[in-house]
Amino acid sequence: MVSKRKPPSSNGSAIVGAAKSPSDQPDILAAETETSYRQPQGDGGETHQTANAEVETLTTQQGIPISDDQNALRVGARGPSLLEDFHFREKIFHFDHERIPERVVHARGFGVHGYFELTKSLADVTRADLFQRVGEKTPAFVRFSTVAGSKGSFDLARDVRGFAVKLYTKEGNWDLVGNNIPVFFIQDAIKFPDLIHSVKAAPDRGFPQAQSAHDNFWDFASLSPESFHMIMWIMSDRAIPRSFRFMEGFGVHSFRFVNAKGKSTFVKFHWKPKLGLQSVLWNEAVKINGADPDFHRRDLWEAIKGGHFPEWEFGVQLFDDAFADRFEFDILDATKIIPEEQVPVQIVGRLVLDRTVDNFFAETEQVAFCTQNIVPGIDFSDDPLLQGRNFSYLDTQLKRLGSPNFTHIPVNAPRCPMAHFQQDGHMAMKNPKGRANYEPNSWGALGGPRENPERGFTSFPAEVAGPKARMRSESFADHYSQARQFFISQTPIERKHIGDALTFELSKCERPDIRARVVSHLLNIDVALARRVADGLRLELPEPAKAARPTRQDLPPSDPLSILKHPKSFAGRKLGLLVTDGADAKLVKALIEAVEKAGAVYEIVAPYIGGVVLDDGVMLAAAQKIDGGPSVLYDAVAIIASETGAADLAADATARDFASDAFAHCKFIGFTDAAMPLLEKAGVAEALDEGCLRLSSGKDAAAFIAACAELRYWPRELTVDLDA
Ligand code: HDE
Repeated sequence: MVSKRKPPSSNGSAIVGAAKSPSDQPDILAAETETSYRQPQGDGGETHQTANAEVETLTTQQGIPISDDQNALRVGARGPSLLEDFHFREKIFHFDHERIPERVVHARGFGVHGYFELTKSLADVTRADLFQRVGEKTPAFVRFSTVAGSKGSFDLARDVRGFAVKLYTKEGNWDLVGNNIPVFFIQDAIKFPDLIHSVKAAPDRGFPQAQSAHDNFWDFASLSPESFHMIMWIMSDRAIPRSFRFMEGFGVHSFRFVNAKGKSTFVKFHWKPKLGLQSVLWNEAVKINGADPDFHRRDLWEAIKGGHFPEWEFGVQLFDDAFADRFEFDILDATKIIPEEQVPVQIVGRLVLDRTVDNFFAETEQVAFCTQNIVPGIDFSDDPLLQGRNFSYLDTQLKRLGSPNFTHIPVNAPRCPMAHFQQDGHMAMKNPKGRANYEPNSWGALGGPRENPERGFTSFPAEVAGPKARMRSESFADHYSQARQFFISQTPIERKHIGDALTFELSKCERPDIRARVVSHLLNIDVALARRVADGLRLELPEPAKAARPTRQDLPPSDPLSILKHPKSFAGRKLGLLVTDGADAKLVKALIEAVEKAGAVYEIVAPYIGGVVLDDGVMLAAAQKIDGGPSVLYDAVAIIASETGAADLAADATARDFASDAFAHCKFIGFTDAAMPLLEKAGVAEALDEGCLRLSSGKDAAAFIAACAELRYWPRELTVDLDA
């Protein structure tokens, strides 16, 4: 049928047994000529296509077999095309309509499948079916996302990450649509369009894209003091995660659990990554965006395809009305956390992501999360942000997916029995059989389906009363105390990063008055931070912003708020192994073994993608050519070079960047003595520190990988001063 390219002849992959020298490589030009595609020639009467009974026949959407998919129907070889060409018309028509509106927020995302497993029963506090039986697994679909950028933006924007989980429970779909940051910018949903308009591209120019470093965002934020707790989080390294796999997830709002007796308990939801927390540096993020804009999605895809299934613990903070009444802040205020020291997170389950999608559009693009999808045993709180979200999500699905039947799309369809009378509408796939489309009815033996007061969802009968008015509770008025608590919970390096990030972002604001207004809020959070940022901007310290409530100085630091105070490990991380011809084969092997033992992975980076011939004469295939595998893509690097190889690398600007960036980003660097000329030319040889380890034996290799468990050699940052 269709003319096919001939596959280029393979020159082997991985470690090839037989010795091969570069001169043994096939003649590339010859191979290209041999494999190049030949257009059908002739006068149009001949197609050069032959039927192949073994290959499935291509058809139109109507199922009509297609004879020629290369040429439209026309009069004569060089004549006009014909309107009756239904195959061409259908193909182009479909193509023209292949896009649906991207999400207005969280447009760029990546979804995968997995399951939730209950490890501790919550039957005493909730009747939700998925929390009853220990060991039971509930299928899940998770979509991670950035918020501000459009679908085609890059992964390493400084931004909040969406962490949306759809759980296909036996009693319907529960969507826990959370973020990787436990608080939000605003307290009332009515401000959401303004927040998002301010952070997204300006309406006149259509930029900046996927970033908050611009006047509009900081203008809005500095006029909205309630956003300053969240500002601390997004200026921290939480907003530039190394991987979706190394970030926490939070339900953000307070929800309710309701048990079989109708008793309500407040709950906040947490996801804690088994591999620990890790972020990149801002300078690294900027470079990753250029080197691999798909860094996060590729990372998740490769981890799952490689059988390293990412896992999170599922935790709940449970508290009652008495706690809610005595808590310093309002549990309905989404700009506040409840510190874990005050209400510990109980681990009751785990989430494992073990399957990539078959089709990005069908699943990741069409998945429709709705905060109002909850199941019996779970209920909303009166958090005004959550209440507004419950209205918004259904609305957005209709706009994006174009029909109230979006629940018929497999990724959105519940996996439990369904019985209802909603039918018809665009793209109805599953209209029920039978005569009745109303309830109650008396058709069939029992007449049904019918409501079920025992099994059915019932709202918790919370008492509410008050005047109808546009107002905000006084209990929401403290905007700085928890921002300060977050800041003082960070390590010195993390505090430096927050200061550097604020200075960077405000340096991108054209209006000095906006910069000053932001600093006036920082003065209410931490004077040293405000001063540092003001100095970085060469700005005279303004007066502190007028605060509705004075900042509490008595809130103690809370360790879980810091990334660097969490346990660290090299498991799930990636070593970049830069090798040259003639490099020490035994050392390379020892490093690979140590990496695998640590539960990590590696990538060979080399001057040629075809690989290098090590000192034992064996060719080692590369995963990246040096300019395609900069060190920003790796958690640690090892440079195993021969003398001539190192001399060649030293003359190559991308190899020098590989070493100098790894150094500047505080990565652990392993290197052979022979690699020194590269380190010299990269300007790091004189500054070598304890994060730079010489490698000459298998023992050194093991010690180096053990050291990599620290993930970064932070003392270096104070000497390099990268400013972010
Ligand atoms: Fe969303 N949000 N949001 N949001 N949100 C959407 O729904 C909205 C908020 C979150 O991977 C939209 O399907 C309002 C907080 C995630 O598909 C939209 C308000 C949190 C995702 C919407 C908020 C989130 C969305 C756009 C203020 C963290 C991506 C497309 C009241 C707890 C889900 C869509 C996915 C998506 C509205 C605030 C998380 C427009 C009105 C707070 C993870 O409905």
